[in-house]
Amino acid sequence: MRVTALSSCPWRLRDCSGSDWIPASVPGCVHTDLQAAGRILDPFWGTNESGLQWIDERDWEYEAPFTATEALLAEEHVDLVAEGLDTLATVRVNGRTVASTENMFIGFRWDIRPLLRPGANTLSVRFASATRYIRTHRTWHRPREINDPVGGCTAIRKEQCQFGWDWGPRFVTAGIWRDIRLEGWSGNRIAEVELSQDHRTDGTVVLTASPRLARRDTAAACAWRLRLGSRVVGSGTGTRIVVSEPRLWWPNGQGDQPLYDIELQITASNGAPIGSWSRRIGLRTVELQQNADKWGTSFQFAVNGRPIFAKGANWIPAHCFVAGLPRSAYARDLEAAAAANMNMVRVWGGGIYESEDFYDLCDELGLLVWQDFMFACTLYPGDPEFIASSRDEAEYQVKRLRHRACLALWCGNNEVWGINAHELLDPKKRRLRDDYERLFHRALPAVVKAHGGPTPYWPSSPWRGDPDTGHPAGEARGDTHFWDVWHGRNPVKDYEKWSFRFASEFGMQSYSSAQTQATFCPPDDPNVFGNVMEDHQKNRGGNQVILDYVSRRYRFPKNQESLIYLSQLNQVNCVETGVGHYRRNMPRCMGALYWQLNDCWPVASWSSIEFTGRWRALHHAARRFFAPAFASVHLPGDEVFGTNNYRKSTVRHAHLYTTYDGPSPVSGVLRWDLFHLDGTVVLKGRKAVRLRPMTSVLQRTLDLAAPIGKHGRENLYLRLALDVGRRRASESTALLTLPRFMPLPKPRTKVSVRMKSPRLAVVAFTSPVFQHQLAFDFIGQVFTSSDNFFDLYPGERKEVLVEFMGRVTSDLLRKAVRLRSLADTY
Ligand code: BMA
Repeated sequence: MRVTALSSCPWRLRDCSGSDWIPASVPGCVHTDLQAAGRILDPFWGTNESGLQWIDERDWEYEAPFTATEALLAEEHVDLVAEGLDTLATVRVNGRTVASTENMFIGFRWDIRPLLRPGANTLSVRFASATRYIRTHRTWHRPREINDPVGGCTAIRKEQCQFGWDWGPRFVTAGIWRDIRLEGWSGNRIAEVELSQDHRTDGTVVLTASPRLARRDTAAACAWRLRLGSRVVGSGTGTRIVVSEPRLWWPNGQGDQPLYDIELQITASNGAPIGSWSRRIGLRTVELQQNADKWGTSFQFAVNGRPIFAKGANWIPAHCFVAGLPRSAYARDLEAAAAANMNMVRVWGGGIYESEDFYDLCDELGLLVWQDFMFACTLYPGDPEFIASSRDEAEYQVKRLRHRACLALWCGNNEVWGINAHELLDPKKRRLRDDYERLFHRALPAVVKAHGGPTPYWPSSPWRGDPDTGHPAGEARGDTHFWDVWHGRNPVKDYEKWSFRFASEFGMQSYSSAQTQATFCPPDDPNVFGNVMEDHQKNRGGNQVILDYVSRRYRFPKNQESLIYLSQLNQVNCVETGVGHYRRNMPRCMGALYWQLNDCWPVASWSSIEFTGRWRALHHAARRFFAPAFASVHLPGDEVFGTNNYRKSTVRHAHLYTTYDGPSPVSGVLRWDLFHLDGTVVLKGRKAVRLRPMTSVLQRTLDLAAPIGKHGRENLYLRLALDVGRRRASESTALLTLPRFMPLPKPRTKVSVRMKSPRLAVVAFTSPVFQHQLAFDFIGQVFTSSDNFFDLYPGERKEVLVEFMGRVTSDLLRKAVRLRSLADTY
């Protein structure tokens, strides 16, 4: 195979309505090329979004010269391979039309040998306007729109969130967004290889390779080699490979992620070499176990036969303009996910099938992937062309990803059933249901069955295995999206009302930090309710909903920075309440994936990692509430506001839980302290505990009526800590009333810095008084830390390891440190 990369050609771009050519990048897109050429302003800055909507009304042309060498022209075939064209492309070579495309999620291969001439050739790709296409195609398909402010995005196979979403702007772009190259070959070539794994009871793993050649050659020979790192584990001929001592791949927290390199060499029956094929694989089995049990039907993933509590978050595209994103952009957020003890990410159905770098990282980090097909929220057409294109897309993607160690599930769509069930169940609208089932209950599962090996298929998220979308059904079977809190404006305590089998979406918004805000907000218009911040809030009334939830729990903040901080604390309180409840409910509940992990631009959203990479308070909390050994307090009851706003709290008992999902049993000590805000300990206790994998245990119930009566609940807080060996494995604080009613002492914090290296410091915090959610920052420094936004207990030293991007000194850090805890916000 003679491969010629075309991405490195000197590409240029022009607006077909008659403008001059500008330099272009491949992979890339129109918006980033126009910005790079200074033709448009930064799309993310201020309110620039609205001024850029003309771009998707135009047709755009990419063009590049390339050379056809003699050696290339000597090949029988010269294929133009395009892994991703967004979206309505007409491909021409030397002015001759090769093909037109209508789906950005399919890779294409065209033999252009006959069109080539020796030496200089020209490749052009013209993209028609997607919005004009929508206005003129499938005009009979105009469903109720959920996220697209203009409408019609479901009529085209294109990244849906480009059309706008409740966390993302509307930038409908175009471009050659994946790799493009020439492949010259003669005789034969390897079209694809399917590799199956058979995990035997004797502990061996048998791999079977099924190569498919471009031309039939039943007598072609296959040689293989299997490596683990630099060690050759085995080699041989044929297509059956026995791994006698397999090292199994495990999700994060359950074991290692050994990845084998398998390489095949295929030779034609006439002895001519055909080519080689290689993949990096993990030896493991992944199942979705749905067995009858006392609650209904389980919904749990099992890896190598071991049930896993799925801990993670939903992934959206990492940038509005995803083409050409480097591995480092993915590593930043996925390493953060693994660092937060996550073992699963859901690639959500309104974005893209992600890049190879993304799945490489998930393989390496032990992040299982719940992979949606790219359909979300609004109803989709069911005409034969649409189904055929979707089927081709599914086949292309399933074959691309089926060898991934991280791949756990194929899911038909995001919320298309959940949001539209009332219409789909309407007998007068039978065609809608037929269209829905044709795609999600027939076309896609058939592709997964035919080409996806053992990876399971689930028609939609959420889905219960039947049309029932109610919460009670979710307590018995299937997965659930719980949006009563936030979209329903329900109290946070409502998380504890329902015992879902698998919570695949739930969340709370917060504002971005001032540092991230500065990347898009002019200093003269910083107000969260001002023009720019409203433009960077895409959930209708979202900034007011944040304020509503903040005001339910915290005192009125003294300034905007305090409000931003409180919004992040509130986000923690919400998601933590949910995850604590779901984990305590293990094994009835076997998964908690919060909405959302990351952002595609700087915005107020549900994410735990800001667009700049800064961790919101939520991500630091996630590392704590997803810890394998987890200690949590359940306080039944609530603060209730009655007639004339008189309030009454029904909180009296504290249930102390340990939840553990480590791979093997450990022993520990559970400690509890009921503190008074004056620093005294009103009540304390400890208990030796044996933590068994996959168990959640109510270790003790405290009746707090007496201390509450004596001291007043507003003056008390309960700390629960779990030590495993010499390590504090988990620690949490339970407040017995809303923090806005607590007379928190004014914070006084002593900070000491011990440098371990020019970029690594141990920073220690001590305080004579309790500090709730102490956040530290070092002005002008980029750093990661082993903890932040934590509670500081009176007289107890808290050490945090902080790693800096640049070289620092303890003097510099002592001057640059900034602290904020709850009592500082008013
Ligand atoms: C769910 C997701 C997304 C959406 C999120 C927040 O609907 O599937 O579509 O962004 O909630 O509203």
